[in-house]
Amino acid sequence: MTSSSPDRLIPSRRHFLALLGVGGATTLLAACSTDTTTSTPTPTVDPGGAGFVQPEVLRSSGGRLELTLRAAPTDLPWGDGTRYAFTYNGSSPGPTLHLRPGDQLTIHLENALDADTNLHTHGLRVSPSGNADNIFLRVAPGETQTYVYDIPDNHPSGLFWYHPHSHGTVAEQVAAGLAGAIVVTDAIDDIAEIATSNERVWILSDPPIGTDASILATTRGDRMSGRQGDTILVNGVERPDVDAVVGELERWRFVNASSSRYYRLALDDHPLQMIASDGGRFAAPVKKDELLLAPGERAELLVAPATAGSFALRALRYDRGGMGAMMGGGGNVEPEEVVVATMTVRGDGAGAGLPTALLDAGELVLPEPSATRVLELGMGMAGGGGMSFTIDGKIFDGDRTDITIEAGTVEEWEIRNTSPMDHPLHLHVWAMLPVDDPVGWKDTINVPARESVRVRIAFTEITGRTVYHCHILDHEDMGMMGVIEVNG
Ligand SMILES: [Cu+2]
Repeated sequence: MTSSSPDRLIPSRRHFLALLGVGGATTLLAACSTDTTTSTPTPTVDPGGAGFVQPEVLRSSGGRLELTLRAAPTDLPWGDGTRYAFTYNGSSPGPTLHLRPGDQLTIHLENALDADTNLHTHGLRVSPSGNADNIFLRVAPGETQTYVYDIPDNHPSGLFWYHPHSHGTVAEQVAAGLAGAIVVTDAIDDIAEIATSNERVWILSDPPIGTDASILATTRGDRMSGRQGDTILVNGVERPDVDAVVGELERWRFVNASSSRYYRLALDDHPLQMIASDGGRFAAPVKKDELLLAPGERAELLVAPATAGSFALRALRYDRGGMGAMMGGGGNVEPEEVVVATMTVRGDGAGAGLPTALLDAGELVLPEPSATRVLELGMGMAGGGGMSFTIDGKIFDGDRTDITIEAGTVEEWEIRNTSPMDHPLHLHVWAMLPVDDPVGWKDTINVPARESVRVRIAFTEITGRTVYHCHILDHEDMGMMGVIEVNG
C-alpha cells in the first residue's frame, strides 16, 4: 500500500506561523533546538540538546493498578518560558501504565478542564460497557468518573494508549497533550534478546506551541485537513538524543498520539526491525527501511546500533492527500523532512543479535469469515461550503447503531476510501488482521486515498456497543464515526 507522492505536498508552515506570529514561533523553535558538542567520531548529524526522557511508569502489583488522572490546563516549562498544554497529573504525556493479563485497572478521572472529557483505552480488548472502555460516558467539568477495566487473562502483550474520546473535542484535547501509554507485558517479553534490550516508549505528538489557550484556535480548513503543529515532540521533548551502545539492542515502542500528523520514520544507516504493530506481536522481526505511522497506530522496533556516531531518526515527507489547496486549508502534509530525534552510539565491537521467533505463528492465521461487509470512508459537500466526513454516507449519531453483529462471528471488512485523502480507521475493542499482509493484529489501519484495505475481525468473547472511526481526530469530531454493537 504505497500512496506517497511528494509532488502533491502542500506546505502548512505558513498556517502555523500565522497563529503565533512569525517572530515568536522562530524564537521558540530556536530556543529549544540548542545543539551540544560531543566527542563522538564523525557524527552524521548534530545530536539534539535534550536527553531522552520517558513518562513516569506506574506498575500493577497483586493484580491491581489504581490511580487518579487529573486532566487540567497546565503551563509546562518550554525553553526559557512556558507553553500552554492540557496534562494528566501535570505532565504530557501522562504516566505509562504497566499491566499484566488478568489485572484490574481502576482510573479515577478528574476533569479540571472547562469542557467535557472522558477516557478511551485505545487497543485494549476490554468491555466497552458500563464504566469500562465506554466512550459514551461524558465527564463534565469539575466531575470525577471512576473507570474499571478487567484485562482478560488471554490479553496479548503489547503497547496501547489512553486519551480522551468525548465526541466534538477529541482532536483539541489530544492535540493539547492528553495522552499516555499502556503497556501489557507477559511471558513473550521474557525472550532473552528483548528482556535485555534498552526499552523506550516514544509518544509522538505535534501540539500547538504558545503561552495561552489561544493556541487551540483552529480554522475550518485546519479541521478539514486535520490540524497539525509544526513542532514534533517525543515524550514532550523536542528532538531528544538517545544514548545507545554498540552491542546493546534498542527496543523502541512508538505511539502516534498526534491528532492528524503521519510519521514516515527512518533511521540513518540502520534498518528498523519491526516486531509488533498496534499491540500485535509479529512471529519474527520484519526488516524495514522506513515505517509509516498513522494517527493512533503503534509500532515496536528493534534497533541494533552498529558503529559509533550520531544518527538521525527522521520523519520523511509524506503526502496524506487532501483538499487543502482546493479548500483554502492546509496542514495536511509534512512540508519538509524533520529530524525527530538522534541516536548517539558509543562503543565498538560486535552488534547485538536479534531474536528469531517472537510469537507462535499460529496466532496469526487469518480466521475464516462467515460474513463480509463493505465500509466506505467518504467526503462530501456540507452546508455552508464546508465538507462532511462520513462512513457509508452517514455522519455520526450516537443514538443510531450502524452495525449489529452476533458474538462469535468472524467478518471480513473491505474498507474503501473514496476520498482524496488518507483516513486511518480505528475499531474499538476487537482487533483486525489485514488480509493482504497478515503480519500482526491491528486496531488502527491506514486506508490510503482512493484505495481500499481488507481486514478480518473475530467478534469473540467481548460484547457491547462502541464505535469505529477515522483517527484523524478532527474528522472523527466532524462525524466520521459509526456505532457497532456486538450481542452475546
Ligand atoms: Cu479521516
